[in-house]
Amino acid sequence: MSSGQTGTSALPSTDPVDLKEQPHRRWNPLKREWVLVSPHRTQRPWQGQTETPAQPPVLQYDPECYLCPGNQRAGGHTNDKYTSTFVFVNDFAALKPDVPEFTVDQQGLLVAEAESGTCKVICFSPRHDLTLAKMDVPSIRKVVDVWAEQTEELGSRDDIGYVQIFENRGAMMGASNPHPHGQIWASRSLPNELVLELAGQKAYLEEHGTPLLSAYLELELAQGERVVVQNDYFVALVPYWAVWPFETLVLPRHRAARLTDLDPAARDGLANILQQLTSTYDQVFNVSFPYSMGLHPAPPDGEEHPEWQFHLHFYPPLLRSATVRKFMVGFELLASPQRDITPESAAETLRQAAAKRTT
Ligand code: H2U
Ligand code: ZN
Repeated sequence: MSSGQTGTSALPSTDPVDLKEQPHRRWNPLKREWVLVSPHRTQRPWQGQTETPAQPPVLQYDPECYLCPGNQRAGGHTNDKYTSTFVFVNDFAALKPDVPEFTVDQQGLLVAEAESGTCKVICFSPRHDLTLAKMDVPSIRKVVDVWAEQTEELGSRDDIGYVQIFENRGAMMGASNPHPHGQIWASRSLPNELVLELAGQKAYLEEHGTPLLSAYLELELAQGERVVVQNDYFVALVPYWAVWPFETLVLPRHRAARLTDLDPAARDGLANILQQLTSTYDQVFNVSFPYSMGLHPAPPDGEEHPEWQFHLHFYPPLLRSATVRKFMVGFELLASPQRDITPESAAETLRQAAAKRTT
């Protein structure tokens, strides 16, 4: 551990009596914003929308799937007859490499500029019926290697300022196809979330002399109550400031600004933690758990970024059951993010699910 944080035992418990019962707000130091926590609301009745959990695919190869090996895509191209992972340029890319330069600024009110980039799709496995949760660790390790290669290749381009890798898992999170796959959107500018995280981590390093997420992990390991699963290289925990009910943050135990800083053993560790975490999620409500997840390495700008610790976020939408999701509406849209169950209680549920997985 590189963190210089000391004296964690002298800190007050994060769980004074009223945090379990009373409304309060928590500080997200990464994004530098507050989250409202309302634990007393978990008993409220629900007569609103319920979801129908998607049935997992049964076919190992689906002749109708545009991501299965050898099949034709909607864009007209034919997929390789791939046997592990497969990467292609998104046929319906949100970003394109060659766009005409322009800027608009009318009184600081009508402001726009050109944005360029590249979007790709990564098939995680030739097997249509698998998910990260069902893949074995060596196969997930191949996905980790593809993420690293793509981050390096795209990030070294002069016209790319950030390489955002993510996965939308499940129809509830907008995935268009159950075949295991993720996406890469590499853009010229630094996207909003990264602008916030860069500022948050820089401010913390400046004030405390230690990287925010290294200090944070040390605190979490000392307290333990929000830790879900771990191995020698990575820890998955429900952050103190989590917004989504079962949100998790995956942190390396050692100093690493980027995925490309991880040695082979640490990459195996990442593959292992992803397998542990996704299969734990599937145990919570006994369904293939939907989520959006993504990697947050430091920007690929050639700088060292001593403030930045590589991490991944998992944002699953489910709240009470396989059929009741959390909506980001009302107060969340108009005022501030809010959650009902406490992060500590979500972590406890996830730990129980992890125990079910291993027994
Ligand atoms: P999502 O399931 O997260 O939407 O990702 C699938 C992506 O695959 C989506 O961005 C692309 C869509 O544009 N796609 C192709 O590039 N070619 C196809 O033939 C179908 C889908
Ligand atoms: Zn398929």
